[in-house]
Amino acid sequence: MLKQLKFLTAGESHGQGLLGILDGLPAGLDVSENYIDSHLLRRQMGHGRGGRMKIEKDHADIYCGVRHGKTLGSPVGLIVKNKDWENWTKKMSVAPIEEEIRKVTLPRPGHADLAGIQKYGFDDIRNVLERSSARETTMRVALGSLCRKLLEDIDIQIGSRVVQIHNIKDESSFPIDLSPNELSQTVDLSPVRCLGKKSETKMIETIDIAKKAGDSVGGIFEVIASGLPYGLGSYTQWDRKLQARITAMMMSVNAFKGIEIGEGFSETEKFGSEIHDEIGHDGKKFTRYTNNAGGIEGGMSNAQPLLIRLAMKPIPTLIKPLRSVDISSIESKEAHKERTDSCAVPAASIIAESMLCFVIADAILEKFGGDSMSQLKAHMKSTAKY
Ligand code: EPS
Repeated sequence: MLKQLKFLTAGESHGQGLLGILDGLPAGLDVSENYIDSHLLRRQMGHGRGGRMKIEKDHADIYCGVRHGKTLGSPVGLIVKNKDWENWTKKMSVAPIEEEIRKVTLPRPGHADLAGIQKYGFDDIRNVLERSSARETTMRVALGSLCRKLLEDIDIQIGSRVVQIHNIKDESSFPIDLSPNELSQTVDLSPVRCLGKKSETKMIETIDIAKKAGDSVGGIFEVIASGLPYGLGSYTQWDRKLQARITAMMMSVNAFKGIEIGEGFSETEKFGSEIHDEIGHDGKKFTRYTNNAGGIEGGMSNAQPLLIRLAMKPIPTLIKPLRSVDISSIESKEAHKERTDSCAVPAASIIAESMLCFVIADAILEKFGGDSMSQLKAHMKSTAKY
């Protein structure tokens, strides 16, 4: 669903590392490994993360596409090495090895395991789980942060916060008084990325209870973008609608099960007169009295903040496993268990921010174009409406 940008990721969870290529960025964008790493660190945090995050300290090497700190307009290539690789050199060896490696034969309900081995004809679930692991999202955040940098340079901010973990809700409404950057700076200090201190305590307790029981919990988070001009996306064709492009990218993330734009599902209980955002004018520009639409009308940005809510299911790798069937013996057994996270909702909110960065940067490049950052900025200055 991206029109101007293209990206690819590669790499297994316990292989040597992750590779990523992002093509379509304009020349002259200031980027640095430190900037990318600061967002990789945000993805690694959160109460309920498992042992792997203690091993890794994710760092992106900019391999190509950048010279003297600026993009060249050519594809940018990144590498993130897996520190854990040194413990997996035999199990994940690229070359064939003599030693017999124990196969994973007990598919986990909710994971890609069973459909994956049926699809590719494997007899070892490790061949599936290595790539279907959420480890892959490291590279999405790394590449997405290049798009985030482009957006920052044109005053578009993207932030997020967690509003629910399991059945504990932070009921406060969208914090419109904080900019997305201020919001992220505040909630990045919370172990569950939540604004409400009471809800934070209860969320942490809930994660601890789940962890003790060998279980996992999911949740809901909000992603917010500000500074968008009118008219990103279009009403003229199905695949140009901004909400379709956002949804496609978000739903490509492991464990994301639902999305709402603006008031979403709760709009269904209300009358049209209660929900549609009345239009005003302050003498200079059009204003809105509310933003229930969440910044998108008719498939286009309407210069209001973009408000998105996403649901993440509980992680399917369970220390107290569910019933499964051994794929080699067809005996009923418990599912495969291995090191896992009891909650990755805070990390998921950073991944969602990154996916939004791709879509918004892409829509900006589609609407305003330009081979270099200075051209893009000049085009925006002369034609963008806010
Ligand atoms: C993850 C790395 C993984 C898991 C988690 C996310 O590391 P490992 O499998 O070595 O423990 O912590 O992935 C899953 C639980 C999953 O089911 O995909 C990461 O880097 O985010």
